[in-house]
Amino acid sequence: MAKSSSAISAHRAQFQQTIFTQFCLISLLCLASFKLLANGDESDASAAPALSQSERMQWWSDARFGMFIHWGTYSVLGGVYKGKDYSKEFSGASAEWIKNRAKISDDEYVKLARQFNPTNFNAAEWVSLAKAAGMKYIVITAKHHEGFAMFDTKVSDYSIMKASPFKRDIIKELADECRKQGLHFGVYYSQKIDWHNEKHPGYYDLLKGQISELLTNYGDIAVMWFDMGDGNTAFNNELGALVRKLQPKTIIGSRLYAGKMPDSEKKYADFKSLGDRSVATRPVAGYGECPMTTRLNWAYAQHDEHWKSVKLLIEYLVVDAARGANMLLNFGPKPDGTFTEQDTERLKGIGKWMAVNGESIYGTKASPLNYDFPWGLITQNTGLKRLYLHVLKWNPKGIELTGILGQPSHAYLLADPARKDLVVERNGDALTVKVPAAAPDENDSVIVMEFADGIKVDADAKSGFHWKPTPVMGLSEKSGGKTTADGDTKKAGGSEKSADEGQ
Ligand code: FHN
Repeated sequence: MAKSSSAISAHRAQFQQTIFTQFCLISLLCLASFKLLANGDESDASAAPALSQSERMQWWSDARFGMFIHWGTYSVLGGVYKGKDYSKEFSGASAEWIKNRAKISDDEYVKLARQFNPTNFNAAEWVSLAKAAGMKYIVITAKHHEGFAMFDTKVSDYSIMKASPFKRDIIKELADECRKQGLHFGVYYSQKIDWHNEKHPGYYDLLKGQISELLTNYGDIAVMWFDMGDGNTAFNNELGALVRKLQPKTIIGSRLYAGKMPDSEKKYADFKSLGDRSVATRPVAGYGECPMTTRLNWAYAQHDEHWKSVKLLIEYLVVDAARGANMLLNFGPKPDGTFTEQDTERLKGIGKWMAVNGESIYGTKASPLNYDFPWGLITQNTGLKRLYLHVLKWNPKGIELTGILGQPSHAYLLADPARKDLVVERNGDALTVKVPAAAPDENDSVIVMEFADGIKVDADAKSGFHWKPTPVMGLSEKSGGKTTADGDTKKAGGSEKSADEGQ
């Protein structure tokens, strides 16, 4: 039936209103989507779901062992300036602090860059050394306190590309090589101290610019190892948010913040960086990492003879792992781009042990017992239902273990390819493993105990921590600290924070 003209007009008006309403709705939806995309908002429904901390940390926690590298123009001096050796000055400093310790003017110091020409640098060699030593990640100084960028930064001319004759992007070469050899690659970045740029009016922008460059131009950056964080929490969180936005998988260390700050306020910290040259003195809550040196200095020093033995470094790795922490072992390459002979020896010695015993470190968790033994410490792999007894002090009469319930279904020396069963006798609360007269390994002999029904602990078992390493800091430990059963915990000197303080 034909409609009256007024009815037609009313209908047209209603139709137009509907179209307009729909147009507004669609526009709002488009605007919202553009806004979300523009902000890279993690909550954007179309973006990948936010990564949980445990997902981000899984590889890192399984790795337990990484390589730290301190390398920059300070390496040219090797701790010596105008004939004076500054590498023995302690209170936490080290050869990479020479500009500060020798009070070198900036105009004078920046000339060093012209001498930084590491023509023997070979990323493949460095990464192969780390890999053969059993290390799963590398963290190198992209910019230390001197302010010199070891990468192709566009926000500063004080870099390896523009201020040195080398003109190669060290960070890129190492990042590419780590990817090729299957190691995770991370960078150390000094975000608080920068003796060259910090007075620069746009210093904060320079920091954000360089951090953005590192997280944009070099592929996956596994770790951002910030250092000497201060109390400017708002800015620290701004840097943390920037890392999260650019690479959500990047792990952030606690030194983004001031060490004294409560862990609960370190919003973006994924792991607790324990004190310099420290070893975990008790089980670590959450994720912890102990940065350790092979000598006293972090950077290359011509006259630092305080070398730690392979045995001691393996003990430190074991003590850290038994208490749920990673060890990040540092190396200070020479200005020509090679590692010192002593460091190479240590890497090879640790690698020899790791090749046989790596299973007792990788993918393990802290001991199920809140104590250890005069003979050594324990790591565990709950998935494999295995305890690893790290026997640092061999006893031919047998190795006694308390606090574990039941009887192992299998016990053997990890170094024994035949995995020949060892006799394990129970005497009340204690299990005693009958062992060969001679220790299979001069550094650390590992006994594996398998429990078909899983590892069960006597909750009432109590004892103490016998292994309290004396970190090597002061000059008194010529041979490089010692880990002593029932050890005295005297600090060897220096003003390093204790392991528990963390940073
Ligand atoms: O001042 C730095 C030092 O040079 C070195 O880089 C260490 C490594 O953990 N961090 C700071 C001191 O704690």
